[in-house]
Amino acid sequence: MREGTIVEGRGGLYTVRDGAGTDYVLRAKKKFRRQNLTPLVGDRVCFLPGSLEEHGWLEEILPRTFQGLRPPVANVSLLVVVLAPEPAPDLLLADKLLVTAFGQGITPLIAVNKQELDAGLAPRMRVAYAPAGVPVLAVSAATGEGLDALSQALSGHLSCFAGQSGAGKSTLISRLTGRELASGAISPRIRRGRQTTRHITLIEERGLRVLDTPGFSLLETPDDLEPQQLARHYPEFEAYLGQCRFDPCLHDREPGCAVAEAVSRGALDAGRVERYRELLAQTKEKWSTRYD
Ligand SMILES: Nc1nc2c(ncn2[C@@H]2O[C@H](COP(=O)(O)OP(=O)(O)O)[C@@H](O)[C@H]2O)c(=O)[nH]1
Ligand SMILES: [Mg+2]
Ligand SMILES: [Zn+2]
Repeated sequence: MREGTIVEGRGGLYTVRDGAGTDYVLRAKKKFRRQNLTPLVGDRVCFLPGSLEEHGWLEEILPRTFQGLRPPVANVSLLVVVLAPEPAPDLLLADKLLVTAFGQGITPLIAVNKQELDAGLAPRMRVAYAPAGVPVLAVSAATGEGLDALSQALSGHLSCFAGQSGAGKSTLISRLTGRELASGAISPRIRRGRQTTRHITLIEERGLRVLDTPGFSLLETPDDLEPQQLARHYPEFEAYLGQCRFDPCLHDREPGCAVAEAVSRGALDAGRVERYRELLAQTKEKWSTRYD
C-alpha cells in the first residue's frame, strides 16, 4: 500500500500525489460511501496504484486534522485572510474568518495586499490585530513587495486564501506558485444552470501547498455557536477573563466590563470589539432560531 495526498477530485476519480510527486488516478472503494465518508482534497490516503490503463483504488483515508464543508477540503492548517485598500476592506468578514480559523484550530494570517496603493492600511491592521496575535503582512502582488515573507509564512502549511472578492487572492496565489489562475472580473466558477460548482485543486509549487479556492468566503459564523462561546475565539479577550463585574460577561456593554475598559484605555482596538458585538448579535439571533 502507498501513501499520498488527494490533490484533485472530479467525477468520482481522485488524483493522488505520492511523496515523489507522481500522480495516480484512483477510484474510491465502495466502503467509503457506506461509511458516508467523502474523500476530500487535502486528505492523506493509502492507495493501490492501477496498472496500465486501469485506475487504482483509494483504500484508506488517514485521520484528518481539519475538515471543511464549504469549501470541501481536509487538513488545511493556515488561513490567509486577504485584505486590500481597494475594494474597501470588509473587516466584519475578516473577523468572521478569524473566528472560523480559531474555532477550527487553523492558524490565521492577514495579508494586506495592494500595498502600493495605500501603505497606511497594513500598519493600522497590525495595531488592531496585534492583541489577538494575528500576524499582518504588507504585500503587493503588483510590485512583489512582501511576497518572500508571505511565502515563508506559508511554508510547511496546507494553506487556503480567503477574503472578499477583488482583494487579490488569485493574483497572489499565481505570483507565489507560478500557476496561472482565473483573476479579475471573470468568475472562476463553472456555471451549470443555476447551480455553480467550484473545482478545487491543491497546488504544490516552489515548496508551497495552496488550495486554489476562494476559501472560507462562504462561511458564516458557525450555526451551532453558543453566544457565550464567541468570545473564546477572540484570543485578545483571554487576558481579561474573570475580570468583568459580571460572570459570565458577554462583553456587550455590561457595566464593569474589563474588555470595554481595555478599549477605553486603548489596549484593545475599538473597531474590532465593535464588530465582535455585531457578530455576537448575529450569533444570538442564530442561536435563538436554531430549532426553527
Ligand atoms: N494595484 C494592485 N492591483 C492588484 C494587486 N493584486 C491584485 N490586483 C488586481 O485586483 C483585481 C482583483 O484581483 P483577483 O486576484 O482577481 O482578486 P480575488 O477576487 O481576491 O481573487 C485584479 O484586477 C488584479 O489585477 C496589487 O497588488 N495591486
Ligand atoms: Mg479569485
Ligand atoms: Zn466583559
